[in-house]
Amino acid sequence: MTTRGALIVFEGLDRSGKTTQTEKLLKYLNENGKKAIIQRFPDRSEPLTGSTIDNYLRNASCINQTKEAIHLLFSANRWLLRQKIEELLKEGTNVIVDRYSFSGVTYTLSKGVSKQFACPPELGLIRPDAVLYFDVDPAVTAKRGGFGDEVLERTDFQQKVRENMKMFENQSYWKKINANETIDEVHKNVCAIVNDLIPKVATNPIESLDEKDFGL
Ligand code: DGP
Repeated sequence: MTTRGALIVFEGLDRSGKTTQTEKLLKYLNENGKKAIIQRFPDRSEPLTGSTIDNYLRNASCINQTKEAIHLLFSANRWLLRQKIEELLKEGTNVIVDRYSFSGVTYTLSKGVSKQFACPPELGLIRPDAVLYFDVDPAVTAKRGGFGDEVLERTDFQQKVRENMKMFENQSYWKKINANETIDEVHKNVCAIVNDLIPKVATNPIESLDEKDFGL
């Protein structure tokens, strides 16, 4: 029987260490004979939406500018890759995702948009098997290299995102990772979760996000 891959999402504030850890996990899985790829969101190379999102993140003068339209663009960016992700999972590839619907919803809520507007576009995207949430105090990330380069990297805004992320704490797939630990410690914790996860979900059906995921 063909077994499917796991959908492993990394979430967290800007500069919480997600990207470094996705790369370390990819290397670890490949070295252990497991098929895996990384999919980053927003995917700035996606032909329809990528360059518009990139332009917004680098140049927007105000984070409240066009917030609803930007929200839908980020969501469309994920929808445009849904089928590819599903095909990879079905052929047995583990898909490591750097940001997903949980950033989508919490970043937009933090701009003051309602939950009723923010959540529905995510309904129907593939439900992750695990979300590794990199929890870190924004006062710590603000001191990390590169912080402040893009429009949403402001400590007060990041604090709001951290508060809003708490809405997912009770989901069974939500795994909080202490992102204040060293890179090697965090990697060890990530590998332990993923090693346990992959065989557990291998014969599970692929499911979609629904109202329960967002408390609607
Ligand atoms: P990154 O490439 O991971 O550094 O993300 C770029 C920025 O965009 C970061 O500040 C988080 C934000 N972001 C990522 N995904 C979404 C989304 O779906 N919606 C909104 N509003 N912001 C997002």
